[in-house]
Amino acid sequence: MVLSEQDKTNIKNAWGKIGGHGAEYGAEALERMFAGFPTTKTYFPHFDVSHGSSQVQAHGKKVADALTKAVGHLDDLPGALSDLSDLHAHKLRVDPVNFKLLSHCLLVTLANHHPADFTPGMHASLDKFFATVSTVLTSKYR
Ligand code: HNI
Repeated sequence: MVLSEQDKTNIKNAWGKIGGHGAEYGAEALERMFAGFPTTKTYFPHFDVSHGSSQVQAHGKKVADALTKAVGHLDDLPGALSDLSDLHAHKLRVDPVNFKLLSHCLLVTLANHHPADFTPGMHASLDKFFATVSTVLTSKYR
């Protein structure tokens, strides 16, 4: 998957709108994932996944920060996410199907908070971004 210049512009614009809400949106996306796709909870047996959990909030911030880093390195996502790729492939061993589920929940969260900005074009660019990040994070499984 190749991000076009228009995709990159859209992604950076979207992140500009998110501003200081990254951690909050990250946690909301995780809560949506756990609620909508309960099998994803099996990767977090050590977490309190109830609404308002401080562990989910802290993890939401980590995911959001990683995505912010990715937005800053759209031309070198494999390099920017290399350590995270090692972690998910070799240590966490998250089945790649789960990345589609989290990506979906990230999209829903962004659409929910920024409905006017969430045009079909923006939707498509963000979908490509999350798919590309997911591909990088699942690239070292074999
Ligand atoms: Ni993921 C840890 C980012 C998808 C399960 N994950 C992290 C960390 C970051 C991160 C950052 C913290 C790393 C550290 O502590 O050094 N994860 C991301 C991103 C995506 C993603 C950017 C995709 C967009 N992770 C997923 C998916 C699952 C997942 C789809 C499973 C459903 N991740 C985990 C688990 C941990 C984790 C489990 C360890 C959590 C902990 O703290 O014990």
